[in-house]
Amino acid sequence: APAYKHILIEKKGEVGNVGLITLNRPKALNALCDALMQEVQQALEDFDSDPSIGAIVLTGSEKAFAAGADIKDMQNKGFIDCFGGNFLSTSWDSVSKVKKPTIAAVNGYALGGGCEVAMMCDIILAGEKAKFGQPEIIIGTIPGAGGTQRLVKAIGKSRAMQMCLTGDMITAQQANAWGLVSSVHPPDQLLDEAIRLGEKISQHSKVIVAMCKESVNNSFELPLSEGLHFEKRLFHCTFATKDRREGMTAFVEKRKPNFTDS
Ligand code: CO8
Repeated sequence: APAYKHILIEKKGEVGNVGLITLNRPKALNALCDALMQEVQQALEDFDSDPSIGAIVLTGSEKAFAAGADIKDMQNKGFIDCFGGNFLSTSWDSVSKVKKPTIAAVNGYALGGGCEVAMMCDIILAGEKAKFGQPEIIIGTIPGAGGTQRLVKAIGKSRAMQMCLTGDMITAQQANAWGLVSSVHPPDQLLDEAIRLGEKISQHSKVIVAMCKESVNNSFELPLSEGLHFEKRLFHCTFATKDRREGMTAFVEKRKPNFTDS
């Protein structure tokens, strides 16, 4: 495995089928500098192509999931530096391109780019003390990785507007009530909960899970009639797999399915 400086990589779960990426830049509250995001990209790609892994958990520390893009890196940049170098594009986009399910386990601060990276994941679980926010407005900029887009779809326009325009943080309880996260857990149990969820998903056929994720994600991209058409075609495609036959045969024979990811 590559030697990482800003992240930790482990395989978790009883049979090691959940990939865990821990952001580990404690002195900067896991601020997402370029080097860190490039490591995240590499780790995601490695887990995505590892046949033993069925789901990926992304987490930080109890104090911070991530306090945003690195403000010290951005402080002295000009427009041409950003535009010309396509600042914060490739490695950030990689988080939403993973084929396997991704789960963000958020304790502490998920601010700015930190909130945006969490929203790029398929499922967010929060610790009781988690705080979510898009504080870019306070430092004279706007969200740049989904804060004005994914957040609206997650919690609605009025709430997203208020968060983006004030920069105020919301609590885990608020995030839960608004549907930004799936559930809230005691901070010391959050990671285990996320790994258990990853294990549950990993029991299923990986090829079918990937199709299911792709279809749900397309609901954000396509008008309903196109989305339904795409879903139907992928549903038909599941009948081209051995795992679809195995799943239904196991049900009829009243036994557990033995998926082969084929
Ligand atoms: N960037 C760089 N360093 C940071 C960041 C950050 N985002 N956040 C915290 N740090 C550093 C602090 O500078 C400090 O370092 P030092 O000790 O060397 O001064 C250390 O982490 C600890 O931070 P604090 O002392 O501030 O800790 P507190 O517990 O007092 O406060 C807060 C915690 C409230 C989280 C506070 O640190 C804070 O407000 N941080 C900034 C939050 C923020 O504004 N985030 C948004 C950044 S902008 C952004 O994310 C744009 C995303 C665009 C993405 C585009 C992709 C294409």
